[in-house]
Amino acid sequence: MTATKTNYFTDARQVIAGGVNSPVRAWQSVGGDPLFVSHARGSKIYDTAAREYIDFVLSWGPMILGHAHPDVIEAICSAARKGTSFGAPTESETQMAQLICSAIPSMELMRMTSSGTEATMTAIRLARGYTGRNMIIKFDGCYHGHADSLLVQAGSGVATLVIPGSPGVPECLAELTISLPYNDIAAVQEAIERYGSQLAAIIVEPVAGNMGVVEPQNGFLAKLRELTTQHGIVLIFDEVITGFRFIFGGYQNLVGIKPDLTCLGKIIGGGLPIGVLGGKKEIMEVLAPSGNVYQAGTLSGNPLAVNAGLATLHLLQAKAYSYADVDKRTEQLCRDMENMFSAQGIPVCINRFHSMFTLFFQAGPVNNFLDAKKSATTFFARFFHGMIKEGIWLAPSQFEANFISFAHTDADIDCTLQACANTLKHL
Ligand code: HOZ
Repeated sequence: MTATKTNYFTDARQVIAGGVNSPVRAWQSVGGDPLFVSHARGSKIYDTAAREYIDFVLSWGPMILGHAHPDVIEAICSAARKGTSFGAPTESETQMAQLICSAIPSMELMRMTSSGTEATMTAIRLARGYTGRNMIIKFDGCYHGHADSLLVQAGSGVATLVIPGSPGVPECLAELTISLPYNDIAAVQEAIERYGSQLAAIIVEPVAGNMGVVEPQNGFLAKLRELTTQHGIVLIFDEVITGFRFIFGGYQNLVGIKPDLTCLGKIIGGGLPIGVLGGKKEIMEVLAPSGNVYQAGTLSGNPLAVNAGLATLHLLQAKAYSYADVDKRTEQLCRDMENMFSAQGIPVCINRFHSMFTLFFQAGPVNNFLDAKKSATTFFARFFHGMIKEGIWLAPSQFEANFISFAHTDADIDCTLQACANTLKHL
């Protein structure tokens, strides 16, 4: 059956579980039917009724250059003309690996996958294989994709839909994952004292993006580095969101902390499916075929994704766009929105880090998942729909990050502020 102009979601639900291929897209926590997208270009996204929106979701982070950047599209088309998948190595994969290793020096060797989930899943397996230990620590509200071991107290869609525990994950596996409050180094110390010799890895989003944006506080990451080194635990930075978002490199470059393993995705694929896992040579060599920990994938290092990623990374490396400008725009947007809310006496705490931000509807501060969950989610839903009516597409969940791209202009920011003012009049 062909979808008509009004029944896209109804039709989708007949044949796709929940009508979407990734839960947060269903808008369940904000209510109403999700908009279906027809196309996107630059900072704008268009629904199937040809309405234009300024896009702050940006495919959940990857589209730092904006949608359909001509260089990226050209790279994809020219790669496609040569064939779309070979199941054999290509020179582009080596070029991409060289570029990423030069930008993020802790990544001495890497392996490409088809998604961030595969990268984090492999990182955990590798840490277990390397250390011969089984337990891992993660942090409440952090989301590292949907592999079994990582779905405990997870953020993103799991937080948005308030899914209790991790149905479908065998208890004996979930028991091996300890989830602790983000930014709570005392809790980490305690867990290490208790389970130290059984701990294979600590995995962390160095700036959390999946409970909304939350920055590490009080040397949290440096202390994690210190403790993991002392106890022979593999430290994994999940930089799927943060990689190449703030500078040409990872968040780790900004703070000078070298994790043992790093996971990347999103921006490095230029909007095509990709993941990367990399780190210390000694650990990475434990992966098959040089070692015995197994990981594989027919579409790993796919030529379209790698060439879209290479085109994106080359533009970022060449400083064709200014990270400082995009940060300044984000800062202005957040500051002016904050002022509007406080003029109306509406409590809001806007957490921003460079070009990613979340509006938490509460007084704040928000330093962990428990704090994030105190937000007024019903008010968030009303604000979200108000903004959609005004042509502004924000992340449809209180527990996600919004992003700004190099394609967003001062006019986009002014327009968004005007939309916010209009929305507030009606709330
Ligand atoms: N869990 C993703 C955001 N953190 C959403 C992915 C998607 O729906 O595309």
